[in-house]
Amino acid sequence: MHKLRLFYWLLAVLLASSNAFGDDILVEGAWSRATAPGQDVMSVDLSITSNQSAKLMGVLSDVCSRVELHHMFHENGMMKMREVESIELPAGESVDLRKNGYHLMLMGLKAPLKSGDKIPLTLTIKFADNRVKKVSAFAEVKPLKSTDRPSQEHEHMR
Ligand SMILES: [Cu+2]
Repeated sequence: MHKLRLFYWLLAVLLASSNAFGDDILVEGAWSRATAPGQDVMSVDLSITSNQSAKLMGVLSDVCSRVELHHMFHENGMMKMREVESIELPAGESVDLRKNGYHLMLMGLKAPLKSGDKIPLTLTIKFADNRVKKVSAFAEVKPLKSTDRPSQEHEHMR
């Protein structure tokens, strides 16, 4: 009995440390959409909860050459977007990037994204005390014609 309990405890610790659920950061609902032929950029939506005041500083992924943090805004009646250096994560608040006008942008995809793929992401989080933590997460790729619309990725087509 004791051994079994210890086993489950160790398993829980391993899962917590190796997955999106770290000790301070929770990444939820990360998803993207399958790419159309010839498309080499795609947006990713997700939510991040930090139990301390922090900032999302950047993201890395093996599937593309780089990941940018984008913010959408209205200017002269037009929807525009720009790359931002970081995204604020207030303590204890679940920050839904999309609802706050943000998204991740996968730039220079090395291969098409297909429905059912899992995109590996490594998020760099900086806490208010300057501690830096790397958090791993996966974004699920949904079908191209998914009715749930992700952030306007067509805005980024070059
Ligand atoms: Cu964008």
